[in-house]
Amino acid sequence: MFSQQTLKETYVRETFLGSRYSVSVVSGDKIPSNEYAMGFAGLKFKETSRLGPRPKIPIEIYEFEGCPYCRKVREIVSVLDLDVLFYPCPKKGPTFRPKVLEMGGKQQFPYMVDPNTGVAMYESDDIVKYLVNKYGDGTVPLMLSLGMLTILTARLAMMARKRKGYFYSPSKIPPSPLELWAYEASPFCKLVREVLVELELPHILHSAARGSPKRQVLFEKAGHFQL
Ligand SMILES: N[C@@H](CCC(=O)N[C@@H](CS)C(=O)NCC(=O)O)C(=O)O
Repeated sequence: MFSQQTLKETYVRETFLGSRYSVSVVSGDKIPSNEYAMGFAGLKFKETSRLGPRPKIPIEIYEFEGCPYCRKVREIVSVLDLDVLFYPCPKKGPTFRPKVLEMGGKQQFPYMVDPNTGVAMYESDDIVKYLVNKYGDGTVPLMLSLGMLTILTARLAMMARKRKGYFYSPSKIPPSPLELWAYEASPFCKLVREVLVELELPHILHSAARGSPKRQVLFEKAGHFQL
């Protein structure tokens, strides 16, 4: 553990290359009660993230849980703190799979449409590059730039979930998308996403990974913060 003295002033910056996230540790009484900050043993973590330009309208992504290529894209969405309208396309899904075929000419996932620019594309690497160039600082995080090794790690991360969020389950689609505050690395959020995908329920994801300014927004809306 850190000593109290060190914690008061220490500024810890993640050492990963190209990281946009930083955290400083301060004593709990330094953070006003109306300000969100994760706490532990009387200490608070002040987290921030460098963000690029924000899209005016949510980007649209057609994908499904259980697809490692889709996971790469979901990870960069969290890293860039983007809000995205997800159209789930589980295997045998009758609604959005045919739409992707109609729009892009084939059923391959992920498929991204950016209504802000009119750009639409397949291929996870191309989507990741497009998003970091348009809404980030142009840097693809190391773990997303390792080709087959990236796919392998994405597959490993999903293996224990045994095809959850993979196959369609009959459902009634609501007239407007649901809204979900979440981020890719959270195991709790993952369980909810799996069900949304199986039921083909379109949802706007409000990304709120560690360091996201949207954590404060949710804290104010809900009176406490939990994803
Ligand atoms: N090179 C592509 C590969 C994408 C891919 O193979 N996606 C699979 C799902 S993991 C797919 O679309 N399969 C056809 C299907 O699900 O019908 C990428 O990186 O995006």
